[in-house]
Amino acid sequence: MTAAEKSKEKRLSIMTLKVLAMVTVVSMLCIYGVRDVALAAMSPTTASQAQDIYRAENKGREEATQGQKFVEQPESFKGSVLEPSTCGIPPDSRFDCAPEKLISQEECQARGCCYVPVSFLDSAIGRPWCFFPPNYPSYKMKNLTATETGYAAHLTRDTPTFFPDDIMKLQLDVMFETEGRLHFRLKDPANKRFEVPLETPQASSQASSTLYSVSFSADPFGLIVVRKSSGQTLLNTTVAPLFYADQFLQISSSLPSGFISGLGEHLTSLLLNVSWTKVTLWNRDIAPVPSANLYGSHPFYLALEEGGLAHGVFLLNSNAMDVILQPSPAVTWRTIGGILDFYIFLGPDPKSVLRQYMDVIGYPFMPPYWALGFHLCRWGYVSTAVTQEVVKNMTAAQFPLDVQWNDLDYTDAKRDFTFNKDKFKDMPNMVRDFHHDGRRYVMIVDPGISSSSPSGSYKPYDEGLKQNVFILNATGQPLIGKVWPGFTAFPDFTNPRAQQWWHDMVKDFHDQVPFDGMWIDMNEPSNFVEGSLEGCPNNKLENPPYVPGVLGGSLKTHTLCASSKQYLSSHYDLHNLYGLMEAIASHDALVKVRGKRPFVISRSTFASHGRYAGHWTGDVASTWEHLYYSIPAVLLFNLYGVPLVGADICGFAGNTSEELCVRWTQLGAFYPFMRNHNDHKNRPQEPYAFSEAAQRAMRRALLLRYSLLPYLYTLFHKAHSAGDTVARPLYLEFPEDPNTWNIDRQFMWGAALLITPVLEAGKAKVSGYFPLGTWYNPLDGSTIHSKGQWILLSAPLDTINVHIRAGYVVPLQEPALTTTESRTKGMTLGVALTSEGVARGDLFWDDGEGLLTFDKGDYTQILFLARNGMLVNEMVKLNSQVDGLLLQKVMVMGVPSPPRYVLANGIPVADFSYRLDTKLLNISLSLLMGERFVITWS
Ligand code: MIG
Repeated sequence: MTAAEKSKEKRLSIMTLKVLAMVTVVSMLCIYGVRDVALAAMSPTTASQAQDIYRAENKGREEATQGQKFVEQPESFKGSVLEPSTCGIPPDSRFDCAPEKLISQEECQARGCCYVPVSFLDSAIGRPWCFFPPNYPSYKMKNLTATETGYAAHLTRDTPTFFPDDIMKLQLDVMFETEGRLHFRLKDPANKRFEVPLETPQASSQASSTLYSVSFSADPFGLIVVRKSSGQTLLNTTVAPLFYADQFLQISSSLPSGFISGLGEHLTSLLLNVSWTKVTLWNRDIAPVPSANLYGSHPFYLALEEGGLAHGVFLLNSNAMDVILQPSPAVTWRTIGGILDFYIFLGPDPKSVLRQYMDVIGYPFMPPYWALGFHLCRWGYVSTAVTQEVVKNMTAAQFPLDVQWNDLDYTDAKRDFTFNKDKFKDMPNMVRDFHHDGRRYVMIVDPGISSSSPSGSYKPYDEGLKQNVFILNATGQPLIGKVWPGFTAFPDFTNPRAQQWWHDMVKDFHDQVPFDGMWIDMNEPSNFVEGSLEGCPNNKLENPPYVPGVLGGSLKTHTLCASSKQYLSSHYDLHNLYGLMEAIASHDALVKVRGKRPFVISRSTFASHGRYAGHWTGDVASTWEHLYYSIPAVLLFNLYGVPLVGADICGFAGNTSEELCVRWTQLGAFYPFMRNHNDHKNRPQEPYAFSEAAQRAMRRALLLRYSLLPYLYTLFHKAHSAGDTVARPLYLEFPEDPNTWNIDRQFMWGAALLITPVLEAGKAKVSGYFPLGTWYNPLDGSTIHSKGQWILLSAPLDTINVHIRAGYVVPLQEPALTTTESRTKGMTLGVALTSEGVARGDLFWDDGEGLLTFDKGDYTQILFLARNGMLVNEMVKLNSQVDGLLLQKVMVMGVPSPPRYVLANGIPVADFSYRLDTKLLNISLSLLMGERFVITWS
C-alpha cells in the first residue's frame, strides 16, 4: 500500500468511526461489519512486518533448533471474531491511548488513535474509548547482537509521542541469567536515569539451558517470551506501543491467564480482578480501603498457568506507577520515572517462581524465636504502671505473652528517642523486669524528627542538623512537615551519614532503655501537611504529565514534596523506598547495638523488605470484612518475601466485639507475626478483657500456637535459607488443582498444616476445601479422606480448625507463658501417615537469637522419617543447643490396626494407647532430641 493509499484508508476509517461514535456498544457487532468493508486492506500484521520478527534462542545450543516456532503473528490479534483491521480490536483488547486525561474525538484522532465510545457502563468499568491501532508508531529495533549473557539491541523511534521528553534512542539488554530467570532492561544509553539501589545477582555468562525462549519483533519493537515445555506465550509486548519518555514509561503485554496475585499493597483478595483494574503503587498512610494505594509497593505478580505451572514478573522500579489489568487478559506497566528493568521467573511451579524472585530481592531475615510468640500492644497504655498491669493481667489469666509493646504514649512530647519523665520515668526498670520474666519489649519509633524543640535540648535534631542527615527542600533547607511531635524534619535514610546518625540515636536510647526491637510507623513517609509547611514548588516532578491513580490526586498528598532532595536522588524517585531504607537502617543499628538478631516491624515496605524486617497491615478496622482481608494480605506478603507479617488482632480502628475478637485471635494464632493492637479510643481488647468463655477460646488458640512454634520456627528457617513462604496460599501446595487457586479464606502453614478459620458472625460451622488426600484433625482425632472437595466442619466458638496433611511430621512443644520457658519443654512429634504409612518432617533449632547462626553452622537440624511402622530421626547437623531437649510424646495418625507393642531403641515402651475409632497411636516416652532414635510399632 502506498502512503497515499494509507492516508486515504485512515481518513476513511476516521469517517467511519465518526459515524460509529454515535452508535452505542450494543450495535458493536454490525459496526465490525461496516468497518471491515471499509478497512479490509489494513491487516495489522503485514507480510513485511512478519519478516521483521526475529527469532532469538539460546544461541549455539541444541534447543535452539527445537522449541518455539517462528512467531508469525502477535498473540493479541488472533482470536478476534472478525477480520482484523485498524480499529477493529475487541473492546477488552484495547489499550488506552488517553491515560492522562479525558480527550475529545478530535484530540484522540490527532494522536493517531482510534476513537470508539463505549457505553457508560463499560466506560465506568475502564474500557478505553480512545485506543491504539495496531500499527501505532513505536520503537524499532536495530542491531540485535549476541552478548555474553544474551542479547543487546538499540531501539529508536522516529516520531515523538504525546508525552514530553521522549527518549528517542534506547538500549535493550536481554540476559538469560539462569534456567528459570530472564532479565531484560531498557535504558537511556546517553543519560543516566535513576535506578533502584538494590544489589541484584549478576550473571557473567548465559544460562546453559533455559525454560524460556525469547523472540523479538523489530518493527514495532516487541519481546515475546515463550515457555518451551508448554509452548505457552508468557509475555508478548507487541500488543501495544512502548513509551519511554522522561516521565512516562509504559509497556504492555498479553497475559497467559487471568489468575494473578501480587502488585501490593492493597486491600484485596488473593487473586486480582483482571477486568479493567488499575492498581496504583505509591506508598501512603491511609487506613486500608479497597482500590487505594496503601503503605507499601511490590511491583511483582505471580501468574498461574494451565496445568499448575506458574511464572512471575518483577519490575524493579520504585517510581509512582499504575499497573492496569484487562480481561483479554493483558497487563500494562505505567511508571513515571526510573528505567524499565524486568525479571521474568519461569518456575515452572509457583514455589520455584517465588524462590527465583527472592534470589533477586533477597531471602527473608531469620527472626528471633521470641518474635513468634504473642505480642500485645495498644495506643493508650499511658504509663509504665498501666503497661505493667497489662502484663500482670495476662499472667494472672494464664495467657502466653512474649513481647509487650508501647505506642507513642511512652515518649516525651511524642519525640523519638525520649521517654516521658513523668508517666514513664521508670521505663528502664519496667523493661528490665520484663526481661527478668523472660519477656521482650518493643516500642514505636516514627521517622519524623521534631524540629521545634529549643536548640540544644533535643539531640536527635541537633545532631541531625549538624550532620546534615535530613531531606532538603528546594532552597536547600531541611524540609519541614508536621507529624505527631509537631514540626518535623525527615531523615534521609539513603544517606550513609543518616544511617550512622540513626544508629547513634538508637544506641543512645538503648543505653537508657534496653528495648529489644523497633516498631517503625509513619514511614511512607506520612505527613499531616501536603508536601511541607510551605507547600511545594511548581516543577515537573511535582506536576508530572501523568499522575498515577494515587489517593488525593497528587504525589504530595499526605507526604513530602516529590522534588525534595535526598542523597541518592529526588524524593520523586525514592518515595516508595523510604520505609525500606528506614527498615535497613534500623535493622543494622539493632545488630550493632544489641549484638543479637534484630526485630523490626515496619508499616511501609518495598520489594526486598523481608531481608531486613517484618510488616503489620496497618490500621485495619474491627470488622468481619477486615478479618477476612487479613488472610490474603498475610499470604501476599509471604509471596513478596516478607513472611513475618500479621494484622492487628481484633482490629485496630473502631470497637471490636467479643465474638469478632475471639475469631480474630484464633486466626491471629496463625499469622506468622501475632500481635493484638488497638487504637486509643476503643474499648479494651486484651484477651483478659472478655468473658470467661471468650477467654477460654482465646487461651486455647494461643496455646495451640505456642505448641506449634518449633514447626513455625523451622518454616522461618526454610524461608530464610531457601526462599520459602511460611503462611502460604493453597495453590502453592496444590497448583495442579485449580479449585485451590482462588482460596483465600483458608491457608497453609508450610506444606503440612491447613487452617480453616471462621470469618463470619454467628457461625458454628465452616466450609473448607480439602485438596485430594488425607487430612487429620489432631485435636478431635477425626480424619478426612478428600477427593478434592468442600467439607462442612464443626467450628464452635472455642475452635479453629487445623488439619495435618498426611505425609508430614510436625514438631511440637509443650506450651508455656513465654517462649523463654516453652523452649525448654518436652517435645512431641505429630506423625501424619499416608495410606502407604509414610511421613517426613524436620526441625531447625538454635539458640533462638544469635546472629547468623545458620551461616556459622551454629544450629541443629533433624530429619524425621516414618515408614513401615517405624519412626527414625537423622541428624543433618547437631549442636549443643538441643542438649537436654526431650522427646516426650509421639502421636501417630493413621495407624491402621492396634499395635501389640511399641519399642524405642529396641526397648519396649509401656506407656502407649491406641484408639480403634480414630486410628491414633499415642506414645509417651523420654528420649533426647539430640540422639538417634528408632521407634517401632507393630
Ligand atoms: O497516625 O502511633 O498504624 O498502629 O497505633 C497514627 C499511633 C499513628 C498509626 C499506626 C498505629 C499506631 C498509631 N499510628
